[in-house]
Amino acid sequence: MNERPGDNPPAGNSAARQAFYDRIGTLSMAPLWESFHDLITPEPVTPCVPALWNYREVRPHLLESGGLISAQEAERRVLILENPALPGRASITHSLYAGLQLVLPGEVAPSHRHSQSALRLVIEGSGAYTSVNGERTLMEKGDFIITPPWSWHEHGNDTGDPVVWLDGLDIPLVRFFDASFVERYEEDSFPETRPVGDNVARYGSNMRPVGYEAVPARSPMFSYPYVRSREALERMRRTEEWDPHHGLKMEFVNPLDGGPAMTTISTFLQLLPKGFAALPYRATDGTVYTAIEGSGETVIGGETFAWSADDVFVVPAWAPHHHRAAEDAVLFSFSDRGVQRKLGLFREWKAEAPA
Ligand code: 1HN
Repeated sequence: MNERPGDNPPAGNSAARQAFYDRIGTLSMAPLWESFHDLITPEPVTPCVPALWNYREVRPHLLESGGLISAQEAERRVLILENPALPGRASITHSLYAGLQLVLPGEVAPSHRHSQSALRLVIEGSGAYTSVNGERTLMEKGDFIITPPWSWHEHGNDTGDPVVWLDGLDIPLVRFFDASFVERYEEDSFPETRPVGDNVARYGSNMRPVGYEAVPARSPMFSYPYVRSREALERMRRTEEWDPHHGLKMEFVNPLDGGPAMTTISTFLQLLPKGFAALPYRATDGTVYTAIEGSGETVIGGETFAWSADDVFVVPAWAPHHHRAAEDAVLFSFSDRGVQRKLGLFREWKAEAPA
């Protein structure tokens, strides 16, 4: 019997429906109603899981990679930190990538440029350099350094010790947009065109050279030395009340417009004083943390992750979490918050203090 339009179709007629789905599937069509409630969920749903990388455990493997491949051959000798729920996707959250990069004494990771933005958070070593468009920055523990999109960059280590840093990139975001380009410079090193640290001298003192024309969506600062940001936290703690969810938390900004220092990755530094126990918090931006100093633990969705200096951990989007500090601790973190804000998507939730 043929069904006519207007008749109430029988509910749950699964064989007929499946046959229909198969037929429209050959035309590259699919029934929305079968996936509707998975597409628009009442709350964020992420495949990502919380995870922690203990630096003491990871470091020997990173150093071992140094005996297997040179920075030159690898182009970048990095061990990717993969979200355990996203193996093979070069993703620590759904939108962001993280890895640990090793440059041994005497090595150069050759110059290239790509659409992806990168950040470096120096973990180990002192005095190696990264170069952005011909300007070197020396790398000290805790320094936060930006490689803006499509800028020539290379890394080198003229010191006697290995240098290790955490890389954060917007690789999954750029992949989502299918917008990736990369180019290798014809030589290993891009010519040095400016003195070391020039960007901090020019733009890092709340001034700018007269006549400077801002490039939209690009911070003229690409180096945020830890000594300076650490001092800001230390001085603020004397007068600032502790935020019950974040301790004392600052965002790195583009000094020209006060917006995020990077367009695709938001970056933060926070101080948690000894004994601090934060109230639970959740936000739509999955966040990667690394401890620069101190130790503590973060409870993420009911699971406790103990961390100390140099460990990296990830909090998935919308996962309730709270930090506790066993001693004064400084956390660097990054997420896609700035992108979500621009798109009108960002939301957060804060637990209220018990009465
Ligand atoms: C890259 O260019 C760097 O420049 C680090 O140090 C990690 C991961 C994927 C693609 C490019 C770097 C990267 C990367």
